[in-house]
Amino acid sequence: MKKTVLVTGATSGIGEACARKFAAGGYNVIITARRADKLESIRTELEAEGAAVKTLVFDVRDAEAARQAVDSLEGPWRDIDVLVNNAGLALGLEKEYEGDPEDWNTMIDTNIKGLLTMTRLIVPGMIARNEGHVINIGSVAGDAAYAGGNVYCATKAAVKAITDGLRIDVAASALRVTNIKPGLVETNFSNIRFHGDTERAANVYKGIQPLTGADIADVVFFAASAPKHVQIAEVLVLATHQGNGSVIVREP
Ligand code: NDP
Ligand code: 8X3
Repeated sequence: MKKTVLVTGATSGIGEACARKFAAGGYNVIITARRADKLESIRTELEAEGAAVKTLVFDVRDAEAARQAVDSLEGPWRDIDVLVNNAGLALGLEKEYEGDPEDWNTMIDTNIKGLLTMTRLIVPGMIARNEGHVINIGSVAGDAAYAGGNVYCATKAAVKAITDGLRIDVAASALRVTNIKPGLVETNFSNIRFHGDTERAANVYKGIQPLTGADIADVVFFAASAPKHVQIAEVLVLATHQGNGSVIVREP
């Protein structure tokens, strides 16, 4: 029987690449995000390639909308085998004492509370079936703060703690829990972080070959494909010329 994956934040970057990877790998795919038109065009494309795809349009910050979306799934679509908690963002790179509290709230509500909402909605079904895998997209930013990263780094440190906590809580079951921690991945991430300043965003990836969403999707899929007795707990994936969240060696 085909397995089912649900990917949050599947309209762009790492999430979109995960949707493509799992569809190509024979999964039924539930793609979720806020942008309905983008989800539809990805669905059309993946279906043309032979995949079965469902779209769910909601904001992970809206717990009631998330609940209604998950509740709307019918039949075998309800039995989610893999949850990829990917939806997330950074906003700003200001010093902590100069940051915008609205940006902080958005990051906390999306990266922490949104991830918890999805976990709370989907893991009980996995527990009932004694089968499932939660893959959270953390970050190298969660390992140590970098200049201006403050609140974003804190949200990804929270993702680490939440992932580790869940892994403990489900250890008596057959569920597996994974934290994938990417470094520098060229997606829409920096455009969002710098509120649409595309030049500033492009500079983030200047002089270094960054990772791609597909590179991260390969690692996510590898974790999901490991034998059932193998739980890939955590993976840090950096660009080759990146030492950690702060050290990036660029060509002049
Ligand atoms: P993108 O901006 O390319 O994609 C972000 C995705 O998240 C989009 O599909 C967006 O969809 C969705 N999203 C954002 N906010 C919400 C929301 N409130 N509700 C539902 N969906 C939402 O960025 P990335 O692919 O780079 O980021 C994906 C994840 O990877 C994030 O958690 C990020 O923190 C993490 N990460 C990224 C790294 C990088 O260097 N790029 C490195 C390490 C981790 P829509 O706008 O349609 O809702
Ligand atoms: C995204 C990677 O280093 O820009 O989590 O914070 S970084």
